[in-house]
Amino acid sequence: MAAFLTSNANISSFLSTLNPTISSFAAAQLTALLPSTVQLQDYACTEKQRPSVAHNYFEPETDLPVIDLASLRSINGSERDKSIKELVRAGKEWGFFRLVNHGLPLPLITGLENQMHKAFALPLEMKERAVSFPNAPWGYVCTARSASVHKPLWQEGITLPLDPHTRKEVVNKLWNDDKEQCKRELSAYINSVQRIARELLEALAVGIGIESEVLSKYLVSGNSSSMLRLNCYPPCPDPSSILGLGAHSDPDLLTILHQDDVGGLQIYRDDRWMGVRPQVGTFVVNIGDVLQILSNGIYTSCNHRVMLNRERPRKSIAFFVVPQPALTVSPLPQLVDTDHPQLYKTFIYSDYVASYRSHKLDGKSNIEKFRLQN
Ligand SMILES: O=C(O)CCC(=O)C(=O)O
Repeated sequence: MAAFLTSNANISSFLSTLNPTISSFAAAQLTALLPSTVQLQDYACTEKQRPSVAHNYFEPETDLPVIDLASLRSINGSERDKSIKELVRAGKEWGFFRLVNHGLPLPLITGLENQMHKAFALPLEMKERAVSFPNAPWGYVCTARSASVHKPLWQEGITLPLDPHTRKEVVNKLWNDDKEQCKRELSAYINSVQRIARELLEALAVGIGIESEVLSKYLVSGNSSSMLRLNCYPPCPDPSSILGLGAHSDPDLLTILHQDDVGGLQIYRDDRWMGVRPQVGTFVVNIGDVLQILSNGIYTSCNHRVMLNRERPRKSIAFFVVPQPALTVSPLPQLVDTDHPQLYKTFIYSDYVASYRSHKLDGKSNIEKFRLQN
């Protein structure tokens, strides 16, 4: 995930190299953000990664498993138990599912999408104002120019922390007239999605027989570096050889994503790439590497990527449940015994992220580095 690959240190120096005549019409087209030294072919992915399934192709017969949050919240014990079983199955067999009836009102989602539209449409000089958060991922990033990925990504993003104080600083730098409304909308969205994440993590814990707060504690201040990421993938002149986001699994516990109606998210399953049909108002949720490790391999993270198109920018909003960098991560001892030997090493989370960065969006290769050779 791009939010983990970039730190703003690189970006400021890149932005200062931009050709000023190009950047003056930089509204939504990423091509307009590129320095004159960068060629389109610099973005082309390898033959192996080459997009094979168009952004708007969806298999007619197959869709993600659907989890109904209203059933998971039900006071009817058997309805709740059935729903937990479905959630556990989705987490084990797919690592990805669609979440419906989550209770987050559609106007809250579309309101935030409108705010994103305004922010990404700003001239580059203005977006640059929100690049100045040294050594932290917060603020605007033109990931297209990150030197830390082996191929630049065809994407821009705004990363926001849970801490309201720092979040306000980012908003003050990026939004103009409607700052206060934007802060209110972001807070309401983040509070709702945090609650949903807590409920899912509690159910995922209970469903495999562990205490309900063992996973949701990674949302609690002091344990958490969770974040919201606003993604924009501008139209691309060559979507047949350039990816918006290369194949990767997320180095977190859980990601809750809303995608607009454009299409482009694909998951790798049964030896093929499968498009995730956009359904505005529903979330797609995926299990991250850290949950695969904590659960000692019971849950599985899922390899996914983003395809581009020539015509329309695509937007997505991702909430990542992320451990605090200094925390020790290890398979939970309650899930390890002689029949279930420990599958992964014990490590400090910041080491996992450092290794993830060095792997540069290469499917699930990072988690394999942390596997114990039993
Ligand atoms: O934009 C999307 O649909 C997916 C984003 C994603 O995979 C990520 O940020 O890790």
